[in-house]
Amino acid sequence: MMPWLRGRRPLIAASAALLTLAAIFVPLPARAGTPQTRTINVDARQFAFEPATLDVQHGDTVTLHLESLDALHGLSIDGYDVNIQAEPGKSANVTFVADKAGTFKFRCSVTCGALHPFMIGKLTVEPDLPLARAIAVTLIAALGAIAFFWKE
Ligand SMILES: [Cu+2]
Repeated sequence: MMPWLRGRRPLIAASAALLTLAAIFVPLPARAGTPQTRTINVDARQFAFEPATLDVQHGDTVTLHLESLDALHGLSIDGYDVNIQAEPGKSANVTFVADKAGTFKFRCSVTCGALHPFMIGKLTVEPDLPLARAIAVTLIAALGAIAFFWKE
């Protein structure tokens, strides 16, 4: 047995058990849970999106409803195969599954004026917490078991 383990097995087992319980029972944000279908309205005007920050959860089916208030604007999301355009006073829809977690920029995809390059927003796809939790529980329990049953 590794020297540092000697006599510490009960402690290690107890720690692993506690961490496992913590991983199971630490409260999740209320929004987390099963993937949802959500519709988000985004207004586009020279030279901003409103809202400019979108938050969804990994696995969500997201419908973007883009409405242009002045000129022809587009909305494309880096890292996602999403690109729509809305004519002035009209709207456009796109539906996609947020299957990649992380932070992605979205931007106007039509040159709409002098400040067009700054017409940028941010999409945050929050990781799948129940899945992350399940993985954490499995890993901690496995490590605890290995430490506990380690043979010399
Ligand atoms: Cu634009």
